[in-house]
Amino acid sequence: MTDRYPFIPYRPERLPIDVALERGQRALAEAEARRSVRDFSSDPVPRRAIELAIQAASTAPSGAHRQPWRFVAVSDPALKREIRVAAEAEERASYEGGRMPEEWRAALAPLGTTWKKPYLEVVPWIVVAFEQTYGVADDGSRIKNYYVKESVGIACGMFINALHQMGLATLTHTPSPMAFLSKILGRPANEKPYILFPIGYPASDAQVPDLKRKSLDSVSVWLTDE
Ligand code: IYR
Repeated sequence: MTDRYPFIPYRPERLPIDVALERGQRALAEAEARRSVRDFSSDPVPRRAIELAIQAASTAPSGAHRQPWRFVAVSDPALKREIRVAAEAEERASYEGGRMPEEWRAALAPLGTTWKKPYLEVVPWIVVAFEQTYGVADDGSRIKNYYVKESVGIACGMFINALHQMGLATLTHTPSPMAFLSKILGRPANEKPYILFPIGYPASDAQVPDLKRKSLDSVSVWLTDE
């Protein structure tokens, strides 16, 4: 048996409800303003901003506190080029090589996406989130991880939010299949690519689809005694 963690007091300040709701309203407005972006500026973004976003992501809750994620940050232009070339080859086979079922292509049509991913070379940073399907102990033995997808998904959500707080834009890009990223980025067998994030400022002429988000009513069910 491994030891129990020592337990320590947790006493965050309890806010007056009006202050809490005001903060919630502000957080919602911030979240509402976020958009996934495909038109990026090549303006530099300091490494520190990426470090902060990764640290924020890494505060995510995780199954048995295994923190089964690894964020690989790339600014090297040669590597970004390599990633673009490989991603476009996969995407081309999906979009044009008949690998993507018609139903899926139809679902994407309103977004106007194609196999071309020029932004992968425009952005100052690419961060690839990897999920650790199992951990590796110091002696090389395998450590079981739990709820890996849920844990890494939450971490990625927090990563996206942290970037947005800094005025940075990103895209949850999942060129499919993504195994090429393990090879290009030299990751070990226990790490699987999860999401690729191109990161930068939005281009000054960036455009996004005018999509609407589902209403509170249509995304929630309330079972109350009122
Ligand atoms: N991976 C492809 C296709 C794609 C899939 C979904 I689901 C999207 O919301 C958008 C694109 C691509 O990145 O183009």
